[in-house]
Amino acid sequence: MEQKISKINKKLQKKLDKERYEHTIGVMYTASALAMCHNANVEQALLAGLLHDCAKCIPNDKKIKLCRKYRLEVSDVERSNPSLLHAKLGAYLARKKYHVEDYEVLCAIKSHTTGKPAMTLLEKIIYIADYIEPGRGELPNMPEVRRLAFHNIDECLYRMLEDTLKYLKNRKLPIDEMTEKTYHYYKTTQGEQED
Ligand code: DGI
Ligand code: FE
Ligand code: FE
Repeated sequence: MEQKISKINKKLQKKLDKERYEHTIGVMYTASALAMCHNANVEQALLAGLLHDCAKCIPNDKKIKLCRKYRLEVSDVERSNPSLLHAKLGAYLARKKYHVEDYEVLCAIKSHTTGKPAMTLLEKIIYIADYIEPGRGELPNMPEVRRLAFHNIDECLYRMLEDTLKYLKNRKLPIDEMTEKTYHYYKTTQGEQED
């Protein structure tokens, strides 16, 4: 596994700018720490963390072209905000270019930007690690969100989603249906469900 990670790491580094690569390494190790804390599979967390933003540095017009080429659906919100596509395109490229066949890992990459209702533990870990990794600039309530990540994962999701929606609304950015659905799901179920 270590060899596999190191091979992917080298290939991926060429596709990301310096800042994105450093963020990626932060997400990979944060995801592995969360996996240790919540009894999830550490190798899956490392792999999903490493590849979660593999499509991030592709120019936006090319993201749309690649989605067309690979027959990945593009919604209206995604068309007006193509950066959102790096999650589903990333999952596709993880399989096609980095030869990852682990379905759970691919799902965690796919849902890492908007989240989704009833996430698996690995999906939650990647969604959270992306937000809290040490290199992330200061976001509202970060110390509390970071603490919750290791103590109450569903409450952590709720708080993150609440802050993300506030941020998007303040900036009048189009909100993906899935982000909204995820927020409502974790607002009503936080604390009630376990994996
Ligand atoms: O790729 P990263 O920057 O590491 O992180 P990410 O994949 O979570 O993407 C971050 C951005 O995605 C962040 O600025 C919030 C934004 N985002 C999440 N949900 C939505 C959204 N942006 C829009 N326009 N609509 C959404 O529903
Ligand atoms: Fe991302
Ligand atoms: Fe990221």
